Amino acid sequence: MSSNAELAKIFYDMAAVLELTGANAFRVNAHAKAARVLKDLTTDVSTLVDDPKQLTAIDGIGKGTAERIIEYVETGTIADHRQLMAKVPTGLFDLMQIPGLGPRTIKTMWEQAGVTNMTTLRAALDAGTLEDLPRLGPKLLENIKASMDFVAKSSGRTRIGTALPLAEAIITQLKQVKGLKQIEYAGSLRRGAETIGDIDILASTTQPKQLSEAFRTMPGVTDVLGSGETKSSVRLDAGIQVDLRIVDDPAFGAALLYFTGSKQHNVRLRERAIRMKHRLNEYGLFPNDGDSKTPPQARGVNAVAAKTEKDIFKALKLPWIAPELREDRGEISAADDGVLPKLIEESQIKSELHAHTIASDGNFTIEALIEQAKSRGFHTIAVTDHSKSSAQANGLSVDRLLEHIDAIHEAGSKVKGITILAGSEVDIHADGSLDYEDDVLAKLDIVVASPHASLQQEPAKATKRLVAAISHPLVHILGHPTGRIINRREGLSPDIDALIAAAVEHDTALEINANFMRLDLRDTHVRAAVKAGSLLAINTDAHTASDFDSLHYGILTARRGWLEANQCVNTWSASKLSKWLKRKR
Ligand code: DGT
Ligand code: CA
Ligand code: CA
Ligand code: ZN
Repeated sequence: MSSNAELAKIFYDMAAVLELTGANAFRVNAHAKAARVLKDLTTDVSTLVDDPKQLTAIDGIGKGTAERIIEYVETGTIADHRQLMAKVPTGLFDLMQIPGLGPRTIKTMWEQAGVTNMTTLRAALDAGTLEDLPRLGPKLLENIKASMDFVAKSSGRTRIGTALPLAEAIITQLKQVKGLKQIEYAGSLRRGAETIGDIDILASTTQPKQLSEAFRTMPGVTDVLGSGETKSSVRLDAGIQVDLRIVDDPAFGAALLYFTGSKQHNVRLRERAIRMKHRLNEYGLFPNDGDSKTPPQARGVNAVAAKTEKDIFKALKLPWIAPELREDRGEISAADDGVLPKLIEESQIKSELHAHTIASDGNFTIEALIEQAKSRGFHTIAVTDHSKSSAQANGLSVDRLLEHIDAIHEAGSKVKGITILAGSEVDIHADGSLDYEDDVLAKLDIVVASPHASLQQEPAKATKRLVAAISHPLVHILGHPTGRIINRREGLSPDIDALIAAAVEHDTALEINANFMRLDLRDTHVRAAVKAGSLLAINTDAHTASDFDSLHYGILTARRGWLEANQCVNTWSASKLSKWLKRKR
C-alpha cells in the first residue's frame, strides 16, 4: 500500500472509533473526509510534508490532520490513532460492514449485551438477548440476520474490481522475467464475471524455474500453497489465491481456451469436437484415432490446432467466441448459426449520464467533472446529484437544486465541445413515488431515478415501486435497479421481466451501474433486457476521477449480457441522445 492508502485507512478507522464511542458528528466527519481526500489524492503525501502549507492547501485537510500526516510520515505511526484503537474491540469494525447496522446501534449492543464481533453478535441474535435493547425492533434484528447470512454465503469470492488490478500487476511483473514468451489471465476473470474465486494465470517461457521462483516470491504473497514444475499456487495478502500454470508455447491457445472455461462451455466444445471425430483437451484439438487409453499428446500425435484459440475454433468450424460469452448460455449455437452479437466495446461509450459533484456526495466541482468527461472523449456529461431524502449523501433540497441547475447551465455555457446536462439522481421512495414533485423534475434535462433506502422490501412491492418509476413520464433512466452491493447486500428482488416490459413500453433505459461493488443490472438481467429490446445505459455513477475507470467493469457486464452498441444510449451521437431525452420533456 502507498502511504496515501495506509493513511486513508488510519483516518477511516479513527472516524469509525469516534463514531462508536459517541464523539460529535463534526469530528467524525472531519476524519472521514480526510480519509476520502487521502484515498483520492494523486500525489504521494510523503512528498508534501516538508512544507505543511502544501498539505493544508488541500481541501479537506486541516491543521490537525496535517500534523498527524507529518507524524505518520516521520514516525510510521500516529499516537492518537493507537489510543483510539485501544478503546474498542477490533471485531466491532467487522460489524460496521453489516448493512443496516450503524455505529450507534453497535455501541448499544456492545455496551449493553457484550457484542464485540460477528460471533458474539450471531450468538446474541440466536439467544434473543438483543430484543429488549433500545432501538432494536424485531424487524431490524431480522434484517441484521439476513445481512449476516448473505455476507457469509458470498465470502470467499473476490469482486472483479479487486481481482483484475491484482492480476494485471502480477502479469506486468512476470513479464520482466527472462525467457517469458506469452502470459495471460484466464478463468472467470477473463470471462469478466462479477466475482472471482481464484485468479488463473497462464504463461509460456524458456525459463520455467525462474518464472515459478519469481511468482512465489512476488511482493504480497503470504503463503505458497503448492509448487510443482508446471503449476504453482500462492495466496496474496489481499486474501485471494493465484494459480500460475506454465504451458508449452505451441499449445498456448489450447491451454488458454481450456483454462478460461467456463467448465460448461468446455463440455459443449468437447461434445462438438467428438461429433466432428476429434478430441479436444488442454493440449490441443487432435484427430480421434480410436485410441482412448493414452492421451494423443502423450503418443506424439500432432494436433490439428493448438497455437491460438482462433485456430481451434476455426477447426471446429466456429468463429472465435469472446470469453465473456463462454457460459453455456447459447453462445455455441449462436456461433454455429452465424448470429453471435457484435458486442459493445468501451471505446464506443460517448457519454456519462450519472455523476455526482460536491453539491451532494461527490468529490468533483462541476468544472472538474466536465474536465474529466472531456478528457475521456465524451460528448455529453450529466450532473446528477442526490435528491433531498438522501440526507446521508447530502441530497439537495428543492431550493438548492434550483440553484444547482443554474450553476450547471452556467458552467456548461463556458465550455465548448461538450454538452452539460442538469440532472438529478432522484430517490425512488418505498411506495414508488419520487423525491421531487413533477414541476421540479420537469426543469431537469435528465432524470435518473434510483432506489437507495427500503432495500429489504418484498419482491412484489419492489416490482410495483420500480415499475412506477420506470413508467413515470419524466424519468429517463432507472439507476442501479436492485440496489445490491456485491458480497454485502442482496438488494431488491423485483420481477425483472416486469421491469423490462415497462422499460420497453415507456422508452426508459435500465442502468448497468458500472461500479464494481454494484454491477446492477447484473449480466443475466442485461441478457433478458437485450432480448426484450429494452434500452440500457452504462454509467459509472462517478463520485471521483478514478470512478470513470470502472466503466470497464460495466462494459464486461454488458458484454456478458450480449449487449450491442445500438441498444446502449451512451453510445449514441449527441443529437440522437438529445432527441431521446427531449421526448420526455
Ligand atoms: P472461479 O475461479 O470459481 O471464479 O471460476 P473459474 O471458472 O475460474 O474456475 P477454476 O479456477 O476452477 O478453473 C478455471 C478454468 O479451468 C475453468 O473455468 C475451466 C477449467 N477447468 C478447471 N477444472 C476443470 C474440469 O474439471 N473440467 C473442465 N472441463 N474444465 C475445468
Ligand atoms: Ca479461477
Ligand atoms: Ca483456479
Ligand atoms: Zn449515484
